Amino acid sequence: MEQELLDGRVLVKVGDLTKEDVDAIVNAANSGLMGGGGVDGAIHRAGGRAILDECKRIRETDWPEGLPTGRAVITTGGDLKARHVIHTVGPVWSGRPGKDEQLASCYTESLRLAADQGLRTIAFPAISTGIYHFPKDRAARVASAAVKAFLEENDSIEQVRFVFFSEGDARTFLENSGF
Ligand code: AR6
Repeated sequence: MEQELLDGRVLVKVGDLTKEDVDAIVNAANSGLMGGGGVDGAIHRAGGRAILDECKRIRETDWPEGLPTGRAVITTGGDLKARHVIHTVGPVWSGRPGKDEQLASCYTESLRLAADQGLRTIAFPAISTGIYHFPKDRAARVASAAVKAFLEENDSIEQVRFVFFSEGDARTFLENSGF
């Protein structure tokens, strides 16, 4: 299942994010940047040691206390088809105020980093909707609004992909997205 939106600048699809042939895939990481479960584990397994080595360097030089929620950093894609991985830290869902803004920041910061590096195609997972339990419909509204606003301001990014593990997740996104 694939659906183009915004004249092809947005693509919603079902698949394995680690297989996407784009300039960068986005990792739903944690602040330690040392890998984990979910999509983070899959990216480190598929991309190999080079990604972890760069994450360690970033921790030592830029973020000794860990990457804060809503921020993003970029590394090599290692053995992945994607040349780069952008690591961002989504909020852990709790229902407290500020979670939507943190999630929106993950998308905006990742896109800003990609644009700053001259990257043109970027693929996102549904950040925070797995182990971090952010409600999927709410995440769809937040993510789509953040990406739409960014694309309206920036024309260097050619395509943003939303890659879902299941057809049901892709449908939930399409039903709630504001594209
Ligand atoms: N391709 C596309 N989507 C995937 C893939 C994949 N290969 N694998 C999982 N998903 P999660 P989070 C979907 O848990 O909620 C890690 O331990 C999944 O179905 O990966 O942000 C980190 O280290 C879900 O919809 O990320 C953090 O500690 C979405 O990706 C923590 O989990 C995100 O699920 C981050 O939790």
